[in-house]
Amino acid sequence: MTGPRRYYITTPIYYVNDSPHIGHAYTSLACDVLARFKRLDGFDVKFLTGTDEHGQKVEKSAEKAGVHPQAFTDEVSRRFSDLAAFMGYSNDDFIRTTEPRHIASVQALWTRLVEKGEIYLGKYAGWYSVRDEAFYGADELTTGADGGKIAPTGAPVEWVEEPSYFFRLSAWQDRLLRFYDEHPDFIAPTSRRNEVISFVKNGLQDLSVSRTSFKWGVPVPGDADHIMYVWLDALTNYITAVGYPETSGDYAKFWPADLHMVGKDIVRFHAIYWPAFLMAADLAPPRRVFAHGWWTNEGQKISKSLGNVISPYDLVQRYGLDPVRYFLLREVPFGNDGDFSHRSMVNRVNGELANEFGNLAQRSLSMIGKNLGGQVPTPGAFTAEDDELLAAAAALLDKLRASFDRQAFHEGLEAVWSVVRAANVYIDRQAPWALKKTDPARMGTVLYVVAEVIRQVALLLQPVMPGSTARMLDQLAVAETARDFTAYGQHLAAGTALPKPEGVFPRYVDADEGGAA
Ligand code: ME8
Repeated sequence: MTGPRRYYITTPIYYVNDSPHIGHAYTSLACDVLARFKRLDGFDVKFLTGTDEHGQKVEKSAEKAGVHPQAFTDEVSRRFSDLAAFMGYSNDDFIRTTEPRHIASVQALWTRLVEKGEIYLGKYAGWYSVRDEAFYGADELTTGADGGKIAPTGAPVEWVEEPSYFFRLSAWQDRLLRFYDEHPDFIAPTSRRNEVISFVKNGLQDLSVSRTSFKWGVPVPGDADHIMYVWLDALTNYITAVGYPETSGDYAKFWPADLHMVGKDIVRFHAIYWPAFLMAADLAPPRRVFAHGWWTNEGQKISKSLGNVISPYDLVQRYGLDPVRYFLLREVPFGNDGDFSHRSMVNRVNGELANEFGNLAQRSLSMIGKNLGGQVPTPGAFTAEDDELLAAAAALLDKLRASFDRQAFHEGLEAVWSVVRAANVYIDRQAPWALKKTDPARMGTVLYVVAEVIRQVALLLQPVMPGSTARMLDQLAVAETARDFTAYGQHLAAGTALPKPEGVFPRYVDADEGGAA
């Protein structure tokens, strides 16, 4: 292993103009799974999430609610930190851009960019979308039904003319293209990488990085008429949280971040602006930006106006926390868009969790309870079939490492499930219930092999389903100290007394007997 075993992963910081929904929960979940996986794999992990609290959009929302923006952001930010706790996220920090540590950091970065000659004062005249907090070129716009101009995202834009500081983004085109070229894994998946590269190749214009027409933001050092553009402010959170402008300590340890996880809507900010700001300040760009896809609900775009926003609270109440966590990462190849439907959720819960994994554990552990005095059996010599199954399970850890390092959660989980399915085929063929009379010693060996596979699968699934796997490992009497990946190659000790098994993955039964949601 080269390099330090440390891992820094971030979610986007979410706008506080809205309540959290399944999309926000999804991004943070993906980060939580990677953070947990890396911790189990011996890495020193920092997992950051938080809220993006400045900007015109937030100022307008606060105004509408009739409260001061700070009181407004305090309230909405709490909804995001509550969601993180509810979903079991293991974030080590929760950053808010209204915190003094962040204001100091973003002002320090600004000052550094000014010193380097990367920021100059000019005048902005152009189109701005408050909803996207983004500037658009006239050639990117279309005309809406009411005659107003519309951004490619569908958001309305308005004409803005005001004095503004600019960042010399145009000067970074070639250096960015060289950077992408030298770091082929910097943007993933490939479709997003291609999109970013072609955008940059089309030419970059200097970026307006301050506003004077509203107040809710970080003041520009030395020019209090200006507040900083919310994206310069927001992106800087990733270095604030490791102590910037201090560059020893956590900064030295964790920066550059290993992964910024984002949705595909904000890849441009993370893959173009952010590395340019950092390189311009002589700071290292992050190692990787992964832009995942978009969730729809029963085939429809999720939107407040359609009234079909999926609440993570409702989902968890209905299906349980771990099944929801599993479903979100299993159902859709990570990076693609995905559709949430009740039917596909129930299929995963009942098919894979209850029938395939839950039953495998329940029936083998029950047999150990009933026929072997509730103790881990002593295995005899292994047959070729035993060895084959054990070898497939033993190979899973490396497979998962490789898939998760590419954020291919679906692929890693499919590999685990291929072993779960093989274990079901194995137990059916070995038929330990029949061996009970004919060859009890062989029955013990078969149940030992299955219990060993369950132990390994449960260890690997801990990042995805922490609660259920903990219960399963309890039932196998696996010590708390033997649950990280250094214990992967260890074995269950024969003779260990096991508690009475209880089902861990219940079947989902529709309250209205089979009616679709
Ligand atoms: O953009 N499907 O914040 P935001 C999947 N503050 N993911 C979704 C989703 C959906 N339907 N809807 C939202 C911002 N997301 C800025 C970020 S970072 C320095 C500043 C997720 O509250 C997805 O990760 O609009 C998307 O990128 C993010 O929420 C946008 O959150």
